[in-house]
Amino acid sequence: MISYPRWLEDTADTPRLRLIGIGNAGVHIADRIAAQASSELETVAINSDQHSLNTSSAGTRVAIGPLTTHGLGAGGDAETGLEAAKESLKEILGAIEGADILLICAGLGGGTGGPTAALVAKLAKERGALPVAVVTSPFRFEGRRRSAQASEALDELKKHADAVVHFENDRMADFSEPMLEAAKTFAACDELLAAAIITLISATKGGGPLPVSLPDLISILRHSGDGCLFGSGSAEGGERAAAALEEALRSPLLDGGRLLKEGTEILVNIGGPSNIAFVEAASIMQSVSRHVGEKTNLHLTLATTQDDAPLTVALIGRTGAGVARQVPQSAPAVEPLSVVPDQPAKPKPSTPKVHQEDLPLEPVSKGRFIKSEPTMFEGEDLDVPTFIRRKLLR
Ligand SMILES: Nc1nc2c(ncn2[C@@H]2O[C@H](COP(=O)(O)OP(=O)(O)OP(=O)(O)O)[C@@H](O)[C@H]2O)c(=O)[nH]1
Ligand SMILES: [Mg+2]
Repeated sequence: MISYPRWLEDTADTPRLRLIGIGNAGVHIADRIAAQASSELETVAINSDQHSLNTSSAGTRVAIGPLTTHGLGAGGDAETGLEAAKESLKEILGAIEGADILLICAGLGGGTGGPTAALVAKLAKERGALPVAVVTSPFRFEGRRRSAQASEALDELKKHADAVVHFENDRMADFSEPMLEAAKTFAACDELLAAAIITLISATKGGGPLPVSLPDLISILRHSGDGCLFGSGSAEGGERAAAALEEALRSPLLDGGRLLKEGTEILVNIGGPSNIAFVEAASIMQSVSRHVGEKTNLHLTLATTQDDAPLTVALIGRTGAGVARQVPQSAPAVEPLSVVPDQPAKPKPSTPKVHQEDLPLEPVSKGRFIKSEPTMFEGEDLDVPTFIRRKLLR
């Protein structure tokens, strides 16, 4: 049985939503979402890395653990990150105060994001708010230590957050071009995450003729820590409904539409111009229902905005335990998706299969991060907080 905060049942007021980015990846993702969202969002950046905070555009920036990390980040050590968060408990409480829904973003595996996200979720829950975590697990090449820290943080988050939307970086990148630059692979993951979160935000804000209630949204996402489905697409013109859905189904997190069969709960969020026709919405739902399994519960929300916006279709939901953990062995086959019967689907170019080996990582001395095992690759320390931003993301 799921229990909801009283304000969800008692008031018709729009709940106060706050987006919280934690750790370098979380702050980066939250900034991207805030920049892309159609309406202004309350944003908070929390980090033990002062440089990352300085570059954030969040409305509120909270530096945690100045005595523990001296503003240099937790160096990939979860214990140090948790210590930093506990040192700044008062500041964290101040940052979550007054929010009804907290969308908590973090990249799991590092020192700060995972442990602090779990702590924020716990504190928020204790204060009657509704924490929803949107997290990624590390790439295989980042090594076992990060992977172990990520799964520990994920378990902890599942204990406290009302819903955990979990994406695997490996899976998101699986369908990108094998020789895509690392920076672009990160950017592709971030794009997907941002689109997923914007979908959630627009669904929670409602406003359209077919809103989904918050309790429904939470129960759709509640156990998506086991496996999350997401895809979004947009299109204009005569065949916009079919084209937008086709693009959505090509998402790596839908495995060319195939994972829909495994979906237990799927929300279809249709957005765009106020002239979306009933027949367009109905045709999208019919098409989706042809791809889902017998036991899948489908939910529809319709959120209309400016007249000149393209029609967008976003599918978000959860699978049964473990399904999204299966890394596909080959490029997905795209089934015919058009809402026009018998129209052939566009063939998807096949992607050569690539085998990703663990990188040979070389241990070195780590100075003040003596407790943490550095992750060296080609002479670069992957735990240096600004590494990913400076070298990969620009
Ligand atoms: N999608 C995405 N993932 C990222 C990005 N940067 C880092 N990550 C992932 O997030 C994990 C955590 O990295 P960070 O966010 O840098 O770590 P942190 O939480 O700041 O922790 P410390 O640096 O140890 O203080 C990494 O292991 C990567 O898997 C990014 O820009 N995009
Ligand atoms: Mg960091």
